[in-house]
Amino acid sequence: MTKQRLYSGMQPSADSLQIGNYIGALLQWRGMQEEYDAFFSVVDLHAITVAQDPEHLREKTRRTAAQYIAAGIEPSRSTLYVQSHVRAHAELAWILSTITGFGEAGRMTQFKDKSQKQGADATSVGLFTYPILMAADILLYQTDVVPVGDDQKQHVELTRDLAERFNSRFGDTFVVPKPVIQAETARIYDLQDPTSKMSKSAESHAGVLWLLDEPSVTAKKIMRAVTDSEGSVRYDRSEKPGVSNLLTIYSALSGRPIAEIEDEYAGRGYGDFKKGLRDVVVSEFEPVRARALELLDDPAELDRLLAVNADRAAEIADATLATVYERVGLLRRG
Ligand code: ATP
Ligand code: LTN
Repeated sequence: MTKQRLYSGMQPSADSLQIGNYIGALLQWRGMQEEYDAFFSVVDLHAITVAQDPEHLREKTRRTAAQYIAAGIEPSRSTLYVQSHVRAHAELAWILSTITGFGEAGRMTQFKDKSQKQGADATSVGLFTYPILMAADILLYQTDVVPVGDDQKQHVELTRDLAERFNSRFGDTFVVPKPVIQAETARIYDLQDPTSKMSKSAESHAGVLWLLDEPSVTAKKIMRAVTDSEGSVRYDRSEKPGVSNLLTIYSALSGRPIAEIEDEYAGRGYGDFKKGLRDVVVSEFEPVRARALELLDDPAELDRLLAVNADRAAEIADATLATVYERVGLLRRG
């Protein structure tokens, strides 16, 4: 039986990924790459929907790709590539934009939130059409499943609507993809503000655990994580968000159920618990960090790997795009 196809991606929006990206995305991707024919992209065209320093963007793009590989995404098994290396993404996004309603795009809550924060003049049209580019990413590869966080669900729903609309207007062309929504237990919160999601673009880095941080920095951030005055290691998301978040991280990385960890630390203070967590996180990150830095030491080899993978991606994407051009009625170049 042929494998189902899977597509996901991340923006190169920081020098390092954070532990939420690792637990919520990379670990799941790594686990799925055997069962699926998987495509993972570093979505640099999405990243430029907000202002980027050109040199820094290039660096962040390489770094993000290196961390995918270091975390166990195998470029010989999965297709791991940089979005802008495959021109078809931007081209299909244009076609899809012509069948997207203005009102329909305007209902995307992520855009509404971001543009409200930034103000209309600081918001690019690219940020508005961002979900259409995401739809193009997914549809080019005839994707069956799209693993994403809850915040991206609406974009995958739009992708499904666009696929169905195109298929009914122009004939069966796209597979209609299904979202696979990340489990709530894989959601990680900021260590200093445990009611907000940990994020690469957080203003303060004090509560963000970066994959590429030095182990001593990671250790310090864990020891300083916000808890509460109760003193018992117990999971209770609403009353004890700080401790609950640390338990989630502990459980996700150690593979042990939360109840077992609670038992282990029953009657012991937060200090002991944090030390235990520190050891778990540091030993998980250490080999990933070492491998990522090694890959980044040889950018030519990394670029070569990405080029091979981009060729593999382009072959599929170009075929889909050619069909789309044909169906839409664009005159073929003679
Ligand atoms: P940005 O701040 O640039 O939006 P981010 O760190 O919030 O970045 P994304 O690039 O939006 O992350 O997401 C990449 C992947 O990582 C997605 O699959 C998302 O669900 C997952 N992810 C991001 N943050 C977390 C988190 N705190 N907990 C669990 N998963 C997360
Ligand atoms: N918008 C997503 C990143 C992303 C993506 C995709 C995810 C771009 N294209 C295609 C899945 C499939 C984000 O910010 N997490």
